[in-house]
Order: sequence, then structure tokens, then C-alpha cells
Amino acid sequence: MTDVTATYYFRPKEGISPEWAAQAIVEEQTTGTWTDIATRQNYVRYLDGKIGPIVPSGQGYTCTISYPSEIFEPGNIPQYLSVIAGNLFGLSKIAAVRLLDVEFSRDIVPYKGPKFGIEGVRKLVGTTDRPHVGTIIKPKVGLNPRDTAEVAYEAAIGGVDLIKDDETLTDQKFCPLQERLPLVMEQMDRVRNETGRKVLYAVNISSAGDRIIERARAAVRAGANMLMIDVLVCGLDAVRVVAEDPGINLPIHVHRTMHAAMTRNSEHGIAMRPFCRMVRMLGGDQLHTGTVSGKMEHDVSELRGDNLSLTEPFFDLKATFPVASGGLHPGGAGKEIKMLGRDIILQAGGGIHGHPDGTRAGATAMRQAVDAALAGIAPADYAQDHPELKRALDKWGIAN
Ligand code: RUB
Ligand code: CA
Repeated sequence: MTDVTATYYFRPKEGISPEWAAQAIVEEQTTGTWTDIATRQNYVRYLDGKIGPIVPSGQGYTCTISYPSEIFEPGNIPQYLSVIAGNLFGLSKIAAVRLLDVEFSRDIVPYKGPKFGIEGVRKLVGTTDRPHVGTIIKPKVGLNPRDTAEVAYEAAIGGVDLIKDDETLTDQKFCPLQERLPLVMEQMDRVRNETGRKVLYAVNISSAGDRIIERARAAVRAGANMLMIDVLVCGLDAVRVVAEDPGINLPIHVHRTMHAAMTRNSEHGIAMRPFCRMVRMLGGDQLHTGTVSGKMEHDVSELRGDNLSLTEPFFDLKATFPVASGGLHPGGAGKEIKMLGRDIILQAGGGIHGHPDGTRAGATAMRQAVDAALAGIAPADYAQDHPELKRALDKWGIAN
């Protein structure tokens, strides 16, 4: 296959036919423009896109557009986005357009994908098939490095597999990265000595385009065991830049802050799916895709498909670990596992640090909730002899 096939939903304005709208999109994104042009010589026409069947869907239509792979500059992800998701969103005769999915051809995937992937991350942590439990240090900003490390220790000793910075914490004065990272890693070593468990800490290296790679290298030198990137605010290519650096051999946790500006509207924007495919090919080892029981808006069938796009066969690339996060708590773990499976990272911020007995008990309660789900025992029953889970369920209830 040499074409790149993108699937769009679109709704033309009144009086505009779906055929005209699809044609307007394909012209804008390939060799045409709003009017005939004398310069569109025959020899450029091999770059024209092809419109697939136009199918009514909801208030509008869906169709595929196949782009010849020669229109793409291999390895230039910003350019890919301009083709599949560029000007078309602003065409005034089309009320709404949403990029739903994209299928890339091998010749424009010159990427190695995740270095670790699900299996590699499991190997680091020492698990076979249970869901991982993670936490975001809260409050998301403000704690000093020492308190950050203390919270990290409590979460780790309580049982989490992964600790991460939040999206707005980078390298501010109140918590400089080069101070907090060694202190947190010291606590991770302490947990390793006390329990034998390796806990990952994803330090947020998100920063300006000309600084992120140096920040990543500095984090490696300071002993980091995982890096985190806010992929949409940094730009998708930030993941590739870090993943391809020969001196960086750490898994990358990918946060998607700002995504809902593009993904939330079911008629207009860019669905999560294309981002999943691109983050995977660019080398993200873990990616936030949402929850079925948490605080963020979601569509269950889209979410399941998004997670599948991270794990299904995709050339020879490893699978990216989906992360369920946003308003999760122990009472939601069972539902998440039931709907999303075991290859999932269940990440709770408030749902761990908000436990009535504190962070350590919150982390233990999350692990107990996972154990209950895997044993097929109702959380309320399991909580009878697991007091941390009991206290969490009393506070937050059970998602059904
Ligand atoms: C969750 C959190 C993450 C959200 C983002 O904190 O800090 O940034 O997961 O959402 P809490 P998404 O557990 O306290 O809600 O993962 O959907 O992008
Ligand atoms: Ca957050």
C-alpha cells in the first residue's frame, strides 16, 4: 500500500452538497485551491488525493481520502499534519470537519516506535499481566523538592508502580527539576532497598523546542528512570527527538494536555486516534487516552478503539501502554479493567492523595482494588478485610 488513508467526518453548510465539500477538502489538501489555476500542470496531478465513498453519518457524512505517499516528506511529522489535518478545518462552506483516523503507509513510517513498549515497561517493573498503578504527585504545583520526594516515597511504598509529575510542573523556582529529580530518585532507591520493587518516576521535561533534548540528557545524567513529555503543547515531534537520541535509553510517558481542544467536539477537530498512532510511531512508551469512570469527558467506544490502536499490530513497532487517568479512584478500578483490559496503567492523583488516611493508604487501596478485580471479587467484599480499600470506598463509592 502506498497511499495514506485518512477518514473524515464532515457536515457541509446548507446548500452545499457532500460531494462538493469532499472535493473542496481534497483540493485544498493536495494540488488544488478554491479556483482553477493555470499552473496546475498535468505532471503534478499524481499528487491528487482520491475520495472514497461518501456515507451519511449523524448530522453529516464520512469519507476517506487517500493521499499518495509522495505528497509526504518522510520523517517530517509537522508536514504530515499539514496534509492530513491542515487548512481543511477552516473552509467556510463546511460547517464542521473532524479527522477520525489515519492509516500510514510503511514508506512514511521511518520511525522505530517505542523503545520499551508495554513489554519493556513490564520488564522494568517486574509484572507479567496485571494493570499497573500510577500516581500524579498532587498538588500539581507548589510543593518543594523535599516534600515532592516525600509524597513520592509514600506513594511508592504504598504500592504504586509509577509516579509522575503533573503537566504544569516543569522547572519552576519553587521546585527546580535538578533538585527534585535526585531527591525523588533517592526515595525510589529507598523503596527498592526496602521492598525489592522498582518504581518508575516520570519527570516532566516539557520545555521549549531548543531546550527539550538538553533537558532530557540532563535528566539522564541526574539518574532519571523515565521521562515525561506533554506532547501536544511541545509538538508531536518532541517525542521523536527524545526517543531517537542515542544517549537516552529511558521509557517516555506521554501526557496529552490540551488534547480536548481538538478531540472533544464530536463534529469538529481531530479525534484521539490519529494522535495515538503518531505518538506510537514517534516512540511514546505510555500515552494518556482517558478513563471510563473518571472526571474527563469520554466516549467509551472511541476510547477502546484508541487503546487498540496502541496495541494492535503496526508494522514491527512495539505496543504503547495506554494510561487511564483523570478523576480515577479505587472504586473505579474494577470498571476500568472490565472495560479496558489488563494492559492498562490506572493512574490516580486525587484518588490516592485524597485518601482519608493519606497517600500511602491511597496507593495501597488502589492496588487492593486491582487485586480484587483480578480475583473476580466485588470490591465491597474484598474491602471487608482490606481496610485501606474500605476507607476509600466509603469516601468515593464504587463506579458501576
Ligand atoms: C489526573 C491528572 C491528569 C489527567 C489528564 O489527576 O492529573 O493530568 O489525567 O487527563 P486526578 P487525561 O487523578 O487528580 O484527576 O489523562 O484524560 O489526558
Ligand atoms: Ca494533571
